Amino acid sequence: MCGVLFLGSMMFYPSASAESLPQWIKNTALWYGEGSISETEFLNAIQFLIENDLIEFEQDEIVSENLISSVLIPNGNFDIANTGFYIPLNLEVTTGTTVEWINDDSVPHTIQSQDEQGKIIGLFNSAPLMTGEKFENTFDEPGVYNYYCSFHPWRVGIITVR
Ligand SMILES: [Cu+2]
Repeated sequence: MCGVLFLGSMMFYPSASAESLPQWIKNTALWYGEGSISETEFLNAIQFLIENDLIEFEQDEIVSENLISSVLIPNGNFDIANTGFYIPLNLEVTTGTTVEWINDDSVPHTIQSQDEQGKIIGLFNSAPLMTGEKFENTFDEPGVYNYYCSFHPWRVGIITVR
């Protein structure tokens, strides 16, 4: 009894160790493997183990894809001489993810979606974000999305949605 049992959409991880299993279940498994006993008899044996807590199930919470992802605007982002751009510069997310931009800089910034020519387009556009403020947008379509800061147009970032 090792590995993962899939029951419906839930995953169970049997926590029994081989040492805790009685010899008879090993024989039963062997006999079942050899075809000496029926499947019903084998399942009855498993059932017995479960009912007597010889096999305990821990139900794991099914963790869905992380639906919020962050881009940090680091302190010093405003300064063209600094190399601190967006962290990460290209954020890769799955479709349906909400991306939040967090301004950790000492001055305001904006997030403006732009087309391939660098022109602002209306996909997602923030008001000026003060220090500590956030802006978020949910990406429902795969694609590569460029954005920049209208105050500091040399700061260009990318969201890649898969
Ligand atoms: Cu800026």
